[in-house]
Amino acid sequence: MKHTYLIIFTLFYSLSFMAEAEDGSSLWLRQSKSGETRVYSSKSSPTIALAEKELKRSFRGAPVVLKRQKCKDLKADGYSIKFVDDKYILTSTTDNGLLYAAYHLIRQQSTSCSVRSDKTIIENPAYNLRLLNHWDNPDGTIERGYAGSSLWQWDDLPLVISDRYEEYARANASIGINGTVLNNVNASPDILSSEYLIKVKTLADIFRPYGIKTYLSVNFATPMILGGLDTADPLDKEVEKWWKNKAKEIYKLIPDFGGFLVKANSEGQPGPCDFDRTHAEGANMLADALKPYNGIVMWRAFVYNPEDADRAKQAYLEFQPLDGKFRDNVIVQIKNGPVDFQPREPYSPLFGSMPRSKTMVEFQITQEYLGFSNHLAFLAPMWKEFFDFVPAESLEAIAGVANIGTDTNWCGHHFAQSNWYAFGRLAWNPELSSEEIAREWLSQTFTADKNFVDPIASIMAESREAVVDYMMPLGLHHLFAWGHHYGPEPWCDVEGARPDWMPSYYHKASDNGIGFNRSSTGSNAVAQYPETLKNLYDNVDTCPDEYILWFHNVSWDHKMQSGRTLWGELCYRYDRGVQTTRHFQREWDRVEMYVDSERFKEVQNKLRIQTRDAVWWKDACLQYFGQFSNKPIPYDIERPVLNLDNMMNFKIDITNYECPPCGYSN
Ligand code: GCW
Repeated sequence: MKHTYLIIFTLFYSLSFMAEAEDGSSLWLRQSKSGETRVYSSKSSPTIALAEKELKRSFRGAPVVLKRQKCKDLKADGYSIKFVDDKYILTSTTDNGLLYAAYHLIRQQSTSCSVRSDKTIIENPAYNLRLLNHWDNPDGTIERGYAGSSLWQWDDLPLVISDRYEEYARANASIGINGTVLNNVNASPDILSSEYLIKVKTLADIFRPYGIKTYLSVNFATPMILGGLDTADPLDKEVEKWWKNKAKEIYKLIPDFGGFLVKANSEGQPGPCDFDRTHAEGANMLADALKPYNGIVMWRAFVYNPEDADRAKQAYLEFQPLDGKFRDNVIVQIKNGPVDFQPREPYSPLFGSMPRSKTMVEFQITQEYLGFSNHLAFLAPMWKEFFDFVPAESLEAIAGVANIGTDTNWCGHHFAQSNWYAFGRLAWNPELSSEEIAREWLSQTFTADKNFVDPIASIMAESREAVVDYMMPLGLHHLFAWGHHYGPEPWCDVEGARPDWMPSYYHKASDNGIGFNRSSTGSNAVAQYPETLKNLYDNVDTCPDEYILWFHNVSWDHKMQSGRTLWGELCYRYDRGVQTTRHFQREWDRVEMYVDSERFKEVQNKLRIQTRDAVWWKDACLQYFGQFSNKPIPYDIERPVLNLDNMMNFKIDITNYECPPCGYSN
């Protein structure tokens, strides 16, 4: 009898468990449903109430005490966790810090880490500003968005509020993100209209208790387009006044508004240079308007012009001379690399070159150049690589271009969630290792079972390098198809198009060799780096393999560090990329028993697409470059399955990722 009850109970329990939707919509917070703890707090506020709610909902174990008080070891938003007298004592100077401490405790529980120890945990964020940048447009589209449309339902706001707004804020808070720029840097002036500001206020009110401040990207010509002025000259009195009034209007609605992000004089966006003013003059005018309210300006350094020098040199040439000229509430926001979010770039030499200005890094979480939301590419290793060169403490803040949309699983690919997660965790603590982050994320998102976490953390660790291998190894960059940045088109040649948007501008393949000569005999971009690196990169024999074709035009027969010729090495790397993705498929299939079937199948499908694309990249690039090297693909390497002529005539429909030609299908 007892047995029968047990069986029925077990059956019921497993059925109710199976009925739980495992569609990725709960992100890494999916385990948090089984709390049973008591929580005490000396103070109350909406944020503290959230901390209590989260702990009650998710934490199992001894009672928790939340204490808001000053403590000399804690910076803003920092917190400590102690276990004394059978209680967890969470302390922070701020309410936000207490919320972060609550998430810390819950995270430790779901990653099976022991939280009981005599050691006091002290956590302080590396940066006070840890921001997402959304490239979302008012019409609901997202520039470089691969996970559905914009979360922000502008037409429905402020009356209709989607549940996702709060879920979004909660997910961000759980990983320490404390600011969001809602709209695209290619900014519509409408965002500053009174009609939109009410909508923005509604979102800001939802985000506030989660410790998230709201920011907007602004179009520099807004005073003309929206305000009817005949200039946007930053030194014009009327223009200054317009921005001051606008700031007043914004802060009346949103008293803790964060500030503006600006893309100026770049890719057709208006800016101060249209009026013969400098970037500093433009940024400072906006900074002055925001200053009375403690607002900031993040001014992007992403500038390049087809008529000017080597594109990789331009941000430095334009911004470095402005060092020391920016107000103290301006931060110059610089992409991690000197060109544009390629699978691998050396770091941008602008970092470290503006010691008298505040600078911040912009990473791209959305995979514009790493297979959209089709390829598994865990980006923590790429961001860690940046921090190998740029000391984290030299930066003022950190931003990541979001990969979030209306898709059920938020990011298009279940594993793309790990990049949102990793960005937040690294923004809090750049010292965390990629592996730690991957393990944390996997344990919370799938299962903490070692038999699952070990192999899958290992494929995550390899995944970014795999993309580099099958797309653009050895420092190659920008070999992407015209019109989108998904598939390979090293041959691309669009009449009348900007030369610096063409792959040949970057690979410079000829019978003599391949690569961009940025050494002292070429564009001399190397000279923008500190002396030791400059010397290292300048010499083809010392330049690391991963950057060799970034800095040098190298002959096909050049002897590489491996002993292979350049051509041999190129073939080997492309092939290694393909073999690694095949390995990912095998490893994923092996862990089927640990994953719910819906997510298992979805990831399995994405891995098929990724492998297919890896083959497409390898076959396209090797056969195309083979026409210049005049050498065969070494015989120990997988033979091409796709034919170059067909590939050159083929245009992928990136709305449904149709297969490359030759009847090769997944
Ligand atoms: O890489 C380019 C993208 C543009 C983007 C731009 C930028 C928002 O292709 O889509 O525009 O960078 O960062 O401003």
